[in-house]
Amino acid sequence: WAQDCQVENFQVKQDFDKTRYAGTWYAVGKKDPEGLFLLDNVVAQFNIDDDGSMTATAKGRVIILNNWEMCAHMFATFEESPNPAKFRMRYWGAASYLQTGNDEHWVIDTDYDNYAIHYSCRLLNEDGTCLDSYSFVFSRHPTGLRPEDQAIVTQKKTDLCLLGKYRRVAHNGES
Ligand code: ODT
Repeated sequence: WAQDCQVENFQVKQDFDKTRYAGTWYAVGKKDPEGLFLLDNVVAQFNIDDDGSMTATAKGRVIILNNWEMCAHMFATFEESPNPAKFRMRYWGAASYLQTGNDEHWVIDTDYDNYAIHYSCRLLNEDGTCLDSYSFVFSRHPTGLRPEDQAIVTQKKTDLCLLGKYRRVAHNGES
C-alpha cells in the first residue's frame, strides 16, 4: 500500500505483551531526535512492577551541556493507552543535569526474543507527518541483530519513513 508517512497510520505491534518484553535490550541502531542525548553503549532494562505497570532503566553514554560526554543512569515509567503497544514514557536521570521528558513510546514490532523497534514522534507537522522523531532498534544480543531479523527491521524502518536515517549504536563495554 502507498506510504503516506502519517504518524497516526503507523502500525504497531499487535497484542503487545509487556511481560514477554521485559528484560534487557541492547540498542544497536538509533535515529536521533533534534538535540541528541543518548549516544552509545545504550542498554535498557524493562520491568513489570507488582501492580502490572511497566518501568525501565537505561544506561548509556550521553551528551550534556553541549559537549560533556558521560555515562548516565536513566529511569522511566510508562502510562498505558487503549492500544497496548502505545505508551507515554515519563523519564528522568539519576542526576539533575540529565534530560527529563514525557514522550510517546510505541513498540512498532518485536519478536520478544531477538529484536524490537521502538518509535517516538515528539512533534507533528500540520500535515500529520513527523517533524521530530527518534527511534531505537533493540537486540537481545549485544553483538547485534541476527541476519534473519535484519530484513524485518529494514522493512519497519521503511514503514516509519526513516530508512537511511539510523546510525549504528556501538557497544564497547563502557557504561
Ligand atoms: O536519545 C535521545 O536523544 C532521546 C531519547 C531520550 C529518552 C531516554 C530516556 C531513557 C529513560 C529510561 C528508559 C529506558 C527505556 C528505553 C527504551 C527506549 C528508548 C526511549
